[in-house]
Amino acid sequence: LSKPIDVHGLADLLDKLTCTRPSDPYRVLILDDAVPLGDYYVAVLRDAGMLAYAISEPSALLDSIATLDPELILLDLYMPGCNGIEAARVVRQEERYAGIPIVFLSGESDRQQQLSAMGTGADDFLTKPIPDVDLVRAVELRVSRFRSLTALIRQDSLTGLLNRIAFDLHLETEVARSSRSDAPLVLAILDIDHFKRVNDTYGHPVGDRVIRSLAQMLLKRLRRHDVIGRYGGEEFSVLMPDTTIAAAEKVMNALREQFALLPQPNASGHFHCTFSAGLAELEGHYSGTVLTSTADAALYQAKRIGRNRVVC
Ligand code: GH3
Ligand code: MG
Ligand code: MG
Ligand code: MG
Repeated sequence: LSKPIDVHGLADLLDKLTCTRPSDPYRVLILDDAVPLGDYYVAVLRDAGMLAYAISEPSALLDSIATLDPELILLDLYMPGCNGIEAARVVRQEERYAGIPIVFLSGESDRQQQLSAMGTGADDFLTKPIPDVDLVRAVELRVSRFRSLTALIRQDSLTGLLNRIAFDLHLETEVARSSRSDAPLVLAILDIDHFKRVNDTYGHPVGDRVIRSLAQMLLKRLRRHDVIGRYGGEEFSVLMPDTTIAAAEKVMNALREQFALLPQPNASGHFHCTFSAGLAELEGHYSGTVLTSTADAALYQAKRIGRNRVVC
């Protein structure tokens, strides 16, 4: 995206940025009071490999969005009880749904009506009847752009890793998953030691390169299903599902030793950097927040007792 990323597993990273897999079918929700028509669009979109679902009751819209988590909503304009414009407004009022593409699909050919529908923050206005291929194409374009934009806003621009927003989304998902399946989960928070000195001594661009070198190392050394984020300046977080804290400690110590040996180039040669890490393991009814503060406390301890170490 903004920087070339020379890592393997770029596809995995993209999956994590979008919280979907590229092979995941596009998810589309259709609201049309004419049931046969809604069913027809569902059939067309399913034929194109999408996961489509139709409802005929505007009152079911918000619940259906919560269930299906659609990446596009196809809205009829005229329905008894509530028109599509009101329905679009209801969706847009919910902050978490504000980005979902909304496409009107209606027989209305009056431009003024179409414009007022678009005024709700809808993304497109298609007129019925629509050839199947046109419908499929319009939906595909919108959803693929939605996925790219979602990936972009979840990516840290310096390192290409997940940013804090994206990482926190994964944190909640993984905590829920581990609690359900009673599987171990470890959170590690890493912080580069005396990084202010690096900036002060060699300048900010060299500091940036150090941050990127640690990001690259984490991407190369950790497993595919580990979740890696840049949490702030020179701070990273790593979620290790299905990992015991003893195993995570070993992995983190190996990384720590490797990073300490990595030559960091500067104008006159090279220097070395180290990081400290705090680890916490999901236990009982821990939340993502508790897991984070526990790992943070361990990191603080690692700093306090001398840095360049891993504390559990
Ligand atoms: P400690 O060992 O206790 O972690 O000391 P430290 O100097 O690393 O910690 P501190 O939090 O005081 O300093 C972090 C520095 O990181 C301060 C800030 O200027 C710098 N920083 C934050 N974001 C970036 C960035 O994107 N690029 C660069 N080059 N520096 C950054
Ligand atoms: Mg209708
Ligand atoms: Mg810091
Ligand atoms: Mg630091």
